[in-house]
Amino acid sequence: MGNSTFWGPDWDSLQNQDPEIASLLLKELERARGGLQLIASENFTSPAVLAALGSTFSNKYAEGYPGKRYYGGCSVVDEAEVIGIERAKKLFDADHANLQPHSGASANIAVYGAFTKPGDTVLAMSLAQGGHLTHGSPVSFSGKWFNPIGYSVDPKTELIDYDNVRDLAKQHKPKMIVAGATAYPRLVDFKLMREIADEVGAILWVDAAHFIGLVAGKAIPSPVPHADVVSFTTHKVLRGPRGGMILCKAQHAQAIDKAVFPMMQGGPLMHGVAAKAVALKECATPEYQQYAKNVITNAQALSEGLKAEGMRPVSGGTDTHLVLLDLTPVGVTGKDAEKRCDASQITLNKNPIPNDPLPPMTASGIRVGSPSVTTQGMGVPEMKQIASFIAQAVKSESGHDKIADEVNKLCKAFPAYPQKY
Ligand code: DSN
Repeated sequence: MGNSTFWGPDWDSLQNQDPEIASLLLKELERARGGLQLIASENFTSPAVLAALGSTFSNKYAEGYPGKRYYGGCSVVDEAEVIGIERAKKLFDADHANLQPHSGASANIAVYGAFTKPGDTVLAMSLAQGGHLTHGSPVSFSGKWFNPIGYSVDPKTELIDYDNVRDLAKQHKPKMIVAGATAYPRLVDFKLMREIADEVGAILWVDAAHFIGLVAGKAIPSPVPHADVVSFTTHKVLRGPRGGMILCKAQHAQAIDKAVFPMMQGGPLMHGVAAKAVALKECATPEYQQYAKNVITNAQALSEGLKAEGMRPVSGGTDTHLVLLDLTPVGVTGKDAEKRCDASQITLNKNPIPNDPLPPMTASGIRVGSPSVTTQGMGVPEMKQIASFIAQAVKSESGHDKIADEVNKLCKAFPAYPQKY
């Protein structure tokens, strides 16, 4: 080996062979570097993770699990997968880990596959209240093949209404109860969710995609001791490659592994598995633990800054990496806010708020997250600046170029990928 450009990302050969795609890759890098990336589910993964993704592991078929593959030549990828599994078990203090799901949705299909049959009842937070498509939306397999029951947040506090969860659980006797969401800024009481699941004999599944990175960094409590199974994506706060992962209790290990392969997937993406292992090693460092704490401090500063600008943080604030903002007080829809921010080089997404009177593609709110800007090294003073940029962008019908110039200046001072890459 020795020559890192042979197997790592090799811009020169890509540029020569396919300048069209090469220029788009560089253009995307510049887009991301030139503006503020505030999508709560995105991050800047490390060059080491990217190198594993751009490796010859991508070539290897490895259906099965370490030591039990359907193809020859798997001894090397076996080693990497075992390292990754052991790192995951240690980091999260979990009995069992499966690193093969291609994505969060794939991981979630496997959870259904392990614990339910079509037609079974599953109780989860409604999509309209902050849940996820795979938790029972009618447009997803989960709503088409299962009988989803949705729980809500309390309309006043906008916190999960655990009495509502318990009442629905007793009424519908679900096979599985889901904790976890895509637009819920607060901590979930996993112990209470476990108690409710036990009262009705349900499996407790925590979809930890959004906050597992904060758990890895020991910045918030872990769902692992309470849940039968925890699924998540590896590319959000966790800062790994795009992909999924599942942790579970020992008694469910076989069911989960069988549901991932062969029930739901074929050949695993071994470059992704190796990259997950790299990310898990990074997560076990003191630097990452500090990062996870900073992510929360920054999200809280953003929340305060945006509140001071007249936007209403749903539930009054955040305990995590994301802030959900009701824009009704400033008289702008989520759709328009997203567009105006885009024109100002601020990337975020429109988002329904609980009990939103507007349709999801218009929405009354926006969702902002701190994982990427925290990776860039920004702190509380920059969050105040960012809140001001967002407010200027959202409230103005023109002049976004000028805001974009200011945004660009800030981003240049905290470059993503400062190393020559
Ligand atoms: N798309 C993810 C998010 O942005 O929350 C969830 O799948």
